[in-house]
Amino acid sequence: MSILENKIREYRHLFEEHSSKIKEKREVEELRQLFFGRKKGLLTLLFEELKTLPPEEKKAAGRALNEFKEEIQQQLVQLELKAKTVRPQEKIAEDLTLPGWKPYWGAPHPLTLFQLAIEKIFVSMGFTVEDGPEIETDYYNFEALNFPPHHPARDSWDTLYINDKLLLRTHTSPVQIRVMEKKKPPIRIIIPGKVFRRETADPTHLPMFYQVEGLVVDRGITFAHLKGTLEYFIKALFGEKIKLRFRPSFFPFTEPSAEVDIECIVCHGQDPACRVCGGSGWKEILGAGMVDPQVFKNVNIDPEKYSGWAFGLGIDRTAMFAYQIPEIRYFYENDLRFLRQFNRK
Ligand code: FA5
Repeated sequence: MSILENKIREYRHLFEEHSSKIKEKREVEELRQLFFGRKKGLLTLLFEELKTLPPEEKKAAGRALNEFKEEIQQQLVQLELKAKTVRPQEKIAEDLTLPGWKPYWGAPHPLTLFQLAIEKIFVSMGFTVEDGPEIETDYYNFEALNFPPHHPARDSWDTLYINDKLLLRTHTSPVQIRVMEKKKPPIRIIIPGKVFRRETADPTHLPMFYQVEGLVVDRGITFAHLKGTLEYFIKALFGEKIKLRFRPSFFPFTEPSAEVDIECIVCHGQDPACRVCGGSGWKEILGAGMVDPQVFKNVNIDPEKYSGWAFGLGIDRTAMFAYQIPEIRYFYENDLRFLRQFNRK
């Protein structure tokens, strides 16, 4: 029998001796450390020793060692199940006058709550929720959306490139293409998710933020459907009294295109130096438009038969207004005094 196999026998005894005395979970952990500790664990050292054996002994010894390792791991699981958790107080003496143990409950982040509120409104209108990858190809993020290489419209969507073809997606629009490649109309979806841009953070901009994309494709879809749906959605989110406006805009993948602004909830247009709206009284929350026929051709949908509309809304930006927060960066500072305000029970 090799030296290594002798050691296995010896350690098996040692393990049995220790395990027969165990009562508490803490002791199971100590025994686990004795055998599996990263530097000095008995089994860790045996595996080091295995590497030094001559090749003809290595195979049999390796098998024996692995079997032993599995045996011990299984026994540790059993011991863990049987052992008790002993709290420090129980060890001293029970003092019923001590304050109770207060559990700290986790809670959803305000942006998660807001995203769920958005999803609920669209699901109630018959939309389904889809998602897509955060690392995208140049094709899906740009080319299929009608941004040829070197097109100047790419400048405002600059991002981090992983290599020549892969990048961190700058918007949720690439998922439009992924969905249209797989599903044929009628399509009625929203796509929430994280997006990335080369941006300097300020009160209304972040280099990483969330968007929700919307896409409707069917026969006979018009701009009136886009306008009606977005108005219904924004009023469901902010209340009937919210003021909003559609402005003409440009996106390579929609024609015609528009942007939607809502009134600045921070200054209501009363502060010419407002850091949120710059004094204009309005702040853009989404881009939208009718799907460009070229985009339909890229996914083999016949633009003569089908039409559609799409939008992309900034979740963080819109949440600022919904919660009346003058600074988008608060969402990412993880200050519990800020976060707790959204989860009062
Ligand atoms: C887009 O990203 C287009 N994909 C939107 C679109 C989809 C148009 C479908 C047409 C059809 P834009 O870059 O404007 O567009 O961003 C959309 C929204 O994301 C903005 O209105 C804003 O609410 C939010 N947003 C944009 N940049 C930032 C930023 N740096 N930080 C926080 N929110 C931002």
